[in-house]
Amino acid sequence: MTKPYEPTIHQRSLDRDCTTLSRHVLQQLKSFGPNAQDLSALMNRLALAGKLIARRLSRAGIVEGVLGFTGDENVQGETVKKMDVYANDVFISVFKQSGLVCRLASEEMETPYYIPENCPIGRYTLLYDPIDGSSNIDTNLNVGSIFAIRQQEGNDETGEALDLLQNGRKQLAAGYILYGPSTVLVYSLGNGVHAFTLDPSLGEFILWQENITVPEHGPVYSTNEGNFWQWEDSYRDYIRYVHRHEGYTGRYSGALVGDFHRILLQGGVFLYPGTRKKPEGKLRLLYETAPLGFLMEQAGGRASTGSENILDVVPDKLHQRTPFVVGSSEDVELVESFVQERAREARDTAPV
Ligand code: AHM
Ligand code: MG
Repeated sequence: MTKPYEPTIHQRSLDRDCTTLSRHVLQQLKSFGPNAQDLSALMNRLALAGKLIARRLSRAGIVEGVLGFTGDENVQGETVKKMDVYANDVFISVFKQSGLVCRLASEEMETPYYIPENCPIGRYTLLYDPIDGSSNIDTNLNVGSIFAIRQQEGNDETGEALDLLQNGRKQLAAGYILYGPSTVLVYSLGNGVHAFTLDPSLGEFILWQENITVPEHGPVYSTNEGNFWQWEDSYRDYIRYVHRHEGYTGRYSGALVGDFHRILLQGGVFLYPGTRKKPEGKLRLLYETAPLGFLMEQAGGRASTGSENILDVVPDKLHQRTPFVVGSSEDVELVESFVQERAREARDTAPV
């Protein structure tokens, strides 16, 4: 009689290598139905965009068009880097071929980009920041891409994307790709937060951590303190508090995705409040703060404008900015308590 097959010592690492992103999405949705197939295909497409961008970044300086500026300004008056344009085009090309996405909206395009051939069946809109933290590229530091998928609701004839002006709870999926020492894709479909690492030899994102939960409190505060003089008093109060208490440490990379990733894994808080020059802050709601807020809530943390849950904010324009406070629940609450205190003081001293 032949002996039954005994799993070998390779089995565990092979099982791990087989947990690819597309398989994971289907497991998450507990279905092979059409919606699950769509989301799995969309996540696969996002992974392809991430691989293309990672490949180009990894050859910065030895291929043309990775480092430096184009000489143009984007719709928001910011200087455009060559990689911003490349990465924006990557998402367009990748989703043109998906059949599923009718419309893309990104930081780099004033109005949404329609893919007419997809619209009869394409039921989704992709919102994305192709390269977040692009000022880091020329010094070979981490950057990221941020994305959110929403159901396409109606056809926006005016091109103003009015049907997109809804709160962050409308996101079906959100995530980011971090181009660091390794390339990591983190996503949520509203059922926990999961992280994958790109194995370049396989060309696949392989499951690294499932159901990530952010610690309730962490030591890191992450903010551009160069803006201190431009902040409202409440944020200055918070920074003075962390300066005077033991156990805090400052970390700020200049790329939101990297700073967010550290906080997601280790706890703490990231802040980009309004400044005198930019009262709404710098970060954009639909493709930066709402997707990351969705992830942080899914991981058990919090995301707010300082006074309102970020997922409740309804924008009135596509590229709307919001102040952003995100991270461990206790740390976000502490920041909010300084905001509430100053608001109370202002009410109490207001002339009647
Ligand atoms: P970008 O998407 O145009 O790169 O801008 C967003 C970036 C974030 O990644 C980062 O947290 C922030 O801008 C840094 O801004 P600052 O240089 O004002 O601190
Ligand atoms: Mg950005």
